[in-house]
Amino acid sequence: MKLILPTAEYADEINAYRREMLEADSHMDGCGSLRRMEAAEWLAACEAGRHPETTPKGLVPATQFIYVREDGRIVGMLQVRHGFNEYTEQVAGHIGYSVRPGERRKGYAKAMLAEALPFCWDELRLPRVLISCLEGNEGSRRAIEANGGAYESTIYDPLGHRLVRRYWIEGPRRLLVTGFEPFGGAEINPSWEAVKALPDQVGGWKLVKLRLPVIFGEAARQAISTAESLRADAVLAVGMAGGRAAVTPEKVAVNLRHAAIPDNAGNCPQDAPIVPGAPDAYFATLPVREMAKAIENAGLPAAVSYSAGAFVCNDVMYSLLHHFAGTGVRAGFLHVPYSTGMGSPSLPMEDIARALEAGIKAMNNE
Ligand code: PCA
Repeated sequence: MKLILPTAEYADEINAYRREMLEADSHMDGCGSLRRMEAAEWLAACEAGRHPETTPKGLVPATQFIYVREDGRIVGMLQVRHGFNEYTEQVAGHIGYSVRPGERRKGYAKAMLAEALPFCWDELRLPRVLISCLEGNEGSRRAIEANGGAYESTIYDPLGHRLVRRYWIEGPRRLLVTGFEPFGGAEINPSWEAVKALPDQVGGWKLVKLRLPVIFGEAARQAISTAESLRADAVLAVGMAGGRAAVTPEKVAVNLRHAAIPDNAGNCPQDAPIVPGAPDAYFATLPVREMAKAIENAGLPAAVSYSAGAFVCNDVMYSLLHHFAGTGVRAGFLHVPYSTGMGSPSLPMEDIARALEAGIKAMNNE
């Protein structure tokens, strides 16, 4: 099965789908304007309707998909609206779909919807989607519920003169996790090695990993712009603090740059502010206490730290907290010890990764 954009190659199949739907007097949900036109014209309308510049007035841009079986038959159609207008916000929701009459009761709606959701999260970056189904349409209700839909309310559709049940499906929460490149003459930086080793999904979080340069200003800029373009819900930056014996979630970041050694670009600021005129300090907006506890409960040494230093790690933490202050995007920093072989005290790399995982899981429990 594949959920793909319709192309001219499928013109005959599209027309067959249309005829079958019309003959059965079926609601043509998720088919765009197929009721009113044949394949060639419809394909052009679908393409135009994907882009804001060419979307007809009164409609929201939408992506039309066809659901194609291995034998080439189109068994379903599905449309994802990229945003809301009054009608889609009230009645139609983000996603509409249909299964052709001869292919119903085979689980296609559920499977097709499951394939469309990653497009909503990863391409459109929607935090959640609204999907509605007609009161009494049990197949559609089951497909939505099987995909995690939570019932909200039933409303009257004034255009279709029918009752519609509204459901929401929550997207995964996105967490940007950063680690650093090596610095100060070391060959590796366990912060990045441990971040790299994390699974892509931890607790309720979908992770995106980023390796940062150890450069004042530049590291923070990369972390912020990646978090913005991802629409991350939270950012956890990780760095190494050689000499520490425990994994340490940081409570405070200060508005200060003071380097004991040059960063990887040769900068060595002395007693300079990160953001002139900005607050002296910020507290982490991640639950540092719970994170330290969770790491300890995983059998690893942990402690809340009250200073992230005044080098690049503090720079990143402060800049994130300053940038995202008041936005609801939470941010924090975690320092890890040397990994085995780098110096003393140290932890095995696997333990460092395990500590990160335990800390991230605790971020769900606030
Ligand atoms: N530790 C440094 C910067 C990069 C890193 O891993 C710090 O603690 O500032």
